[in-house]
Amino acid sequence: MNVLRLRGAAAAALAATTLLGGLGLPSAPPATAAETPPAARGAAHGVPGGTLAGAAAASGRFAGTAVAADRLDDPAYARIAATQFSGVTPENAMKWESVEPERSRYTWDDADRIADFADANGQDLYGHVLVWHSQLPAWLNEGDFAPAELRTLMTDHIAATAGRYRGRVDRWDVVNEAFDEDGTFRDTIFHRALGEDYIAEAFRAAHRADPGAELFINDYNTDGLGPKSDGMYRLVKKLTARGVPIHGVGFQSHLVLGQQPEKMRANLQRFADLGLDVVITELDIRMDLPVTRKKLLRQAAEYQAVTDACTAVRRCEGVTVWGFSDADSWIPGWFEGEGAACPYDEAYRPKPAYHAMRLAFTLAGWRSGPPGGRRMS
Ligand code: 9MR
Repeated sequence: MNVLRLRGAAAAALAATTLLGGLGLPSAPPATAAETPPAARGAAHGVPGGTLAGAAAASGRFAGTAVAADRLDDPAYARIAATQFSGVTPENAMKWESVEPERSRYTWDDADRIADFADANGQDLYGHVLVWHSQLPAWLNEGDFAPAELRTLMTDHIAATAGRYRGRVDRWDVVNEAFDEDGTFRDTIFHRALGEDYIAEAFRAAHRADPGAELFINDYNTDGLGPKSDGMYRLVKKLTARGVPIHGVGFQSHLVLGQQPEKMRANLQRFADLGLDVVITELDIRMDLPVTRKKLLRQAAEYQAVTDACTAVRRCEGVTVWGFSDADSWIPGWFEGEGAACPYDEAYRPKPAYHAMRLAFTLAGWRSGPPGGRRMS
């Protein structure tokens, strides 16, 4: 939950937490050493008491992580997610197949749990995702619906999901991965039935369901300049000119070590110049296994470069990593022989990438004025 959407005492309490975070102090009371798992103790090394969330707040941004509802049962996992990060995105729990596995039978437990976690820890909640061709329930994917019926299914789904979390989700991925690599529209059940207008319709439905949420379109391989990013640029320019309620663009940033996107900062800036906010939404940087010290250091430099690209753009609101630990990452299951993509290792110890990201936020905070506004002589 964003400070802007809180009122009264809740806002004051959160402002105090944010201020503490900005000073590099943990936002939750520290546990005693005896009850702190070794991995979490490791997380506190570096600047005493410092956190990624605190460093990001000092630069006026959030540091987020994707979370899996069932992993919140693990105290070490929950503690890092709660204390190091100021934003959470449900990795799978809000997807259509998760919330409506059978037609009209809704299962909100996991999504509710993550929303409650975000509230309890004063974190931003990034809703993911309303309209996406993947992870659709079978009844929808394999159904044979006339265009008008599919349109109603889509807008009803948005009304149900965004409506349920109205006032609690700060940002929604309304449409995800709408483009092919050449910048043309991806062939999906929505595009096939409704053409490109499904996108504007989805945004209007999301705005009706939760008028206070910031509405994003999100994609991968749009992080740097290139044909896919050009396709996204053309679309969002058109949508904003037509007055469609779209407020931001998400750049997933599922990156490969040694293959940094072309001119990421310039790319983020051109979207910001359209009057839109931008967020790095799903950052990870995978490598060929085995891990070496050299690869970890290179990965750190690349995490730093991505964070720098965000902090160089005034309208970049934050960076979310797609899972904080290599133990929970989607990468090994999808890319054989690759992994180690996250800022924490499999034992929940911070890697060089963690420190690089935190340093990048910290320095960005100093560039915009030292903590507490002290004047340097
Ligand atoms: O991390 C998610 C993984 O657990 C799922 O199995 C997968 C299914 O498609 O989705 C992963 O998350 C994706 C995200 O929702 C959208 N952008 C790409 C992410 C990685 O595939």
